[in-house]
Amino acid sequence: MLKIWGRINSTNVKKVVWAAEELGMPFERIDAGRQFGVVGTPEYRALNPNGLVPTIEDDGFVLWESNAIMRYLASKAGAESLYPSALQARAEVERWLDWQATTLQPGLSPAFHGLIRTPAAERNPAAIEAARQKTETLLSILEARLSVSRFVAGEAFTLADIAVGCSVHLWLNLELPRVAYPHIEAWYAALRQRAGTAGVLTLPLS
Ligand SMILES: N[C@@H](CCC(=O)N[C@@H](CS)C(=O)NCC(=O)O)C(=O)O
Repeated sequence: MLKIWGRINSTNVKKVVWAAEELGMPFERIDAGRQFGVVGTPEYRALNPNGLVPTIEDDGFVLWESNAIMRYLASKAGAESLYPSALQARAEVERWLDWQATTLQPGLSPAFHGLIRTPAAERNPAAIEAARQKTETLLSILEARLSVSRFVAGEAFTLADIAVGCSVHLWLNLELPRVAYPHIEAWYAALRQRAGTAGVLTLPLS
């Protein structure tokens, strides 16, 4: 059976677990990272030399990098809807997967770490505010996109919604002033109706 190493409060682990749920792939998830340790052991480093989560093992094949894992699982399942093979439709999904990993998540991460993972007395309000402003600008791009398409990469739900949805989940659950983005909020509410988000987007941030 597919093995997924990683604590479920990690955004990158959530992406992989949600993808596996959408694909109907049975899996065993093993807690690893932060309070669970594991990632520093020689055994884990042999699987993932970065010492990060998630990592998967599938029939002896080991893979790390959450978006690569989602693409692998969707391709293995032949999930044309989640990860289309037509050149431009696939490129649209890839574009938003890359945007989530390289732009949106790094943009909002200082606010998440400041507010959720840092004791109040040790917070850097300027860094949190800078991340807030940066994220609002990035989300205006997503809002514009969702005002003309039902899902992130077009009219169908894809891997792009999973990746971007996990980052937006963090953002919408932080206690800070936020610009109202009605298309993002409606899309996020629709995502939360999906069975695959149970135990992924339903847990409080930690
Ligand atoms: N680019 C990697 C990033 C992996 C990453 O940064 N994982 C974080 C959790 S989101 C981690 O392992 N943190 C250390 C830990 O949990 O011990 C991916 O997408 O898989």
